[in-house]
Amino acid sequence: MKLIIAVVQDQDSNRLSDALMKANYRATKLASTGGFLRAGNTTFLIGTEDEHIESVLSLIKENCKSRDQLVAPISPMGGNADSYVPYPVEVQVGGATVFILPVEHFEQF
Ligand code: 2BA
Repeated sequence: MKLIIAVVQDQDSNRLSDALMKANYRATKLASTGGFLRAGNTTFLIGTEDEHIESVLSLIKENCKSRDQLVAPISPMGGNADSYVPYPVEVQVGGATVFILPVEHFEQF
């Protein structure tokens, strides 16, 4: 068994959870915040058997788009003035950032 941890954009989270439920995969959605943009995103925890990993990854790929997002300049006050960028910068976010971990033991009570 594996645990898939997928960080996706909020705009894609309902579509992805609908697709997972429709395909009979169980998932938990956590509200999360990206360390770089400091904007909300959604982290999915999906526990599944090894033979379903490719199918879950396909659903994530089909339902999560990559988008360009503007990063507002962060004030140098209290930070490092050397890295201060005084204008918005565009970064490409997503489709999804996915980690796949082995599950040592799984139980439900
Ligand atoms: P954020 O940390 O808010 O990052 C949003 C986007 O900003 C990233 O998109 C990337 O394009 C850019 N970015 C992040 N750190 C950067 C840096 N030091 N310099 C320049 N650009 C940077 P993604 O790579 O698609 O990541 C989307 C979200 O996935 C991240 O939101 C974070 O919540 C999560 N994530 C990405 N890599 C991760 C990792 N190695 N560990 C844990 N979470 C990760």
